[in-house]
Amino acid sequence: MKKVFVLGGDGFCGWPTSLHLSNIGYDVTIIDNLSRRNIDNELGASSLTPIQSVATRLQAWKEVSGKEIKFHNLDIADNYHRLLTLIKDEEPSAIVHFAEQRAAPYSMKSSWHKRYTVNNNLNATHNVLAAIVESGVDVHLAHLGTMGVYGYGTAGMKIPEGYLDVEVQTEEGERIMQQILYPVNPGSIYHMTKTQDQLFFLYYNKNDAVRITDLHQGIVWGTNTKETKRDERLVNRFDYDGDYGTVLNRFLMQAAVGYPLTVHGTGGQTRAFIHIQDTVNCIELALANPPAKGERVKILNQMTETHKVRELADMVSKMTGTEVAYVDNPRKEAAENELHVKNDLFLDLGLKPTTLEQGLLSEVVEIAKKYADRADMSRIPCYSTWTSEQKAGIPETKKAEVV
Ligand code: NAD
Ligand code: USQ
Repeated sequence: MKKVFVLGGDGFCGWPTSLHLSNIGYDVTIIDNLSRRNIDNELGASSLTPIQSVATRLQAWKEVSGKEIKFHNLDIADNYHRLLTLIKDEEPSAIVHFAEQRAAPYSMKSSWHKRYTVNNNLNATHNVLAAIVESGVDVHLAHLGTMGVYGYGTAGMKIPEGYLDVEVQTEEGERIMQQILYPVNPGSIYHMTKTQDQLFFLYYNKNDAVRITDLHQGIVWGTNTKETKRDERLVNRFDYDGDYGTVLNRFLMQAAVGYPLTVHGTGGQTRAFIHIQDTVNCIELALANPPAKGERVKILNQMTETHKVRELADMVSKMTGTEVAYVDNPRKEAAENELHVKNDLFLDLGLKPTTLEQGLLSEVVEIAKKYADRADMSRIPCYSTWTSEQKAGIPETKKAEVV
């Protein structure tokens, strides 16, 4: 049986991925320091869905599937030697790396949050790479990156999958074609850590021939997958608070509780999206198609459709009758942008996307409405701002919550 480590396997993407990989026959070990659950305590927020403790989750999975998932509570950014020992002892054929602080607003809350995000994310990724090399085990590392490494604008072209064709002119006037990493353009400290991760991958791949797949994922929406639906105790987390809730899931939750949909600015921001079931399917495909030894870092755009924020609000509003509220944008980002993205690599591997059209209504009814009574409305507004000028505009009463 192929062994896989899922770093960050207690999180929103990691939990359903762990169940799916276990279901299709992988021997899964989750490594997670439960920092995400602690951040909920820090923020006074919690998942809309009643997520269970790791122990209960794993017991429930054993009961419904007969399969065992192992768990280690370990900070991979800090405890290098335990990570190294686990890789040496278990010799996994693959490691899926979700274990980073992933919220842009959280990363911008204060200098402490910026430093935490940088320390955590960069050390986590670097420790994994150094441990793979030191262990001598031929591990395929599949990392969850973000579409945000590219920024969200192009000169009308489609964003390629990681590498850009450029033509350079030599001193002699000869024109030569090259492929370079697509120039980075991060929009938050969190997104910046993902651009730095790319350099670690480039280097370790070049120097040590580590086999790496970097998945540039769009915004994930939805909650459950085939496996998490098998038992109420396996339910996935659903973040809706102003720091961790992502835009579409926030709108779905807001519609379920009758809260005017919080469109930032004009809502002209175009972003890439993917359903959580497709995330899980993409990881399966990425593990089944690893790069060969010596092959450069394989980069795939893990997204299925693009939308403007205001179009999403209109869609949810029409479906549910909820009002749309245009609020001041707490972020520093382009008010309007177009976004065209290539995703041929996953489609060619056989990905069959779940579209918003198919999944949106059931998500509102089965999740957002079902758990609406657990919602805490005071957690909905976004108070994390990108600049001190924006912060100066926040009412005094809310500033204490921001720092
Ligand atoms: P999440 O916060 O729900 O899960 C991350 C998990 O990693 C948590 O369980 C957390 O406890 C763990 N973790 C964090 N730092 C750790 C450390 N140092 N050691 C051990 N465990 C640690 O986030 P998610 O939404 O599941 O995202 C997973 C990955 O996918 C992230 O890297 C994120 O950047 C990427 N991603 C997410 C989305 C999205 O919309 N959710 C979109 C694109 C990319
Ligand atoms: N937005 C609103 N209203 C809200 C919340 C957000 O208009 O109530 C807007 C934001 O201003 C932004 C857009 O919606 O323009 C997306 O915000 P988001 O919070 O849904 O997504 P983002 O901050 O980009 O981060 C999320 C994940 C992150 C992942 C990224 C993929 O948290 O881990 O890397 O999506 S991507 O956006 O493709 O870079």
